[in-house]
Amino acid sequence: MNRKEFLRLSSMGLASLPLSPFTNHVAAKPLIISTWDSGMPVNAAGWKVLSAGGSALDAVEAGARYIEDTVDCCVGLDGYPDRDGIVTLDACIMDDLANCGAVAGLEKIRHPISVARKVMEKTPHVLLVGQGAQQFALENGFTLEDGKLSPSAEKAYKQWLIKSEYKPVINIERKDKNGPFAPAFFDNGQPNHDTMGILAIDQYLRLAGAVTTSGMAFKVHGRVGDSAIAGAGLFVDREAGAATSSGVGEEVIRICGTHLVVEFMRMGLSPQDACKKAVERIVSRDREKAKVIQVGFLALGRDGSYGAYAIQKGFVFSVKSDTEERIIASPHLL
Ligand code: SD4
Repeated sequence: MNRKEFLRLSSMGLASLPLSPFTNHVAAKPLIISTWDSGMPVNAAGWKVLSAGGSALDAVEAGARYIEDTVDCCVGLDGYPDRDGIVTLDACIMDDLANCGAVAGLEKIRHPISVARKVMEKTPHVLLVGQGAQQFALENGFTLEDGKLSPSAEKAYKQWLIKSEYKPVINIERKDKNGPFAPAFFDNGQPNHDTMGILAIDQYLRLAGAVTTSGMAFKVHGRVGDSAIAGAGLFVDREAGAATSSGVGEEVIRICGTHLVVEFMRMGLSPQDACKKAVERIVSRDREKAKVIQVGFLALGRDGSYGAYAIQKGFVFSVKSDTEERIIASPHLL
């Protein structure tokens, strides 16, 4: 570590922490965790990076790109559109030195997470939206896709148009799907959650996170959820840990959800207890509303400990390290 770097980190109170390749501290175990059961292949994609000695940042980006590429999935261009029939994407990526980049309302670009990373690395900004985000993507070598809905998204949208009822409900477990990890499903059998949040720690103890989403299905055109907003859908801090969220973004934004989770970890709470406190904050604000919505938080401590908590039953997350690969059901409050 050179003197300038040392002084910069000292001013953040971080110089004594094990740092990246400079100090060559090796964590006991790199680890990657993701929201939902669909996080299993996402973790596998990220694990390829981590197990080859790559960075947490590259791992979470690889995981997000995997799910953005998955056909007929609930994330990315194949996700559900807004109520005008347009798919708009939100994504955010962050490392543990508070470097972050995000895009919101991005149309026709396959990998919003990589555009977000370019925002982080190539601009002095944090968040680009809509047309400007698309223009930036095109200037940086991304290709414009045709914007057609996937067959299942089109079917779901046509079905939604019959009533056009603006009542976005996501992530609540349905009674007719009662497997132990059953998430919520739309009537066409598609899972009705549409966000992938990923957190990782690498062998040098670096933390990073990524979130990518098509947002709440059939939202108002222009609506931005928590996933694009650092401190709401994603927050990473070298000293305290990392957190991500899934569920009704508005409720997460109202309490700066993942920032809150990370600050609770800074105060000494375990990842699961920190997530629980944030869920309690949402529920205590409006208990009646909380009964009909879902929010789940997932957190990773800087020691590799992890945990989750949700408002309702049905939130699950996936874990991958060299010793485990599994789906875990999150505890819930109601
Ligand atoms: C949003 N938080 O746009 C996202 C939606 C989500 O699983 O998480 N769905 O509000």
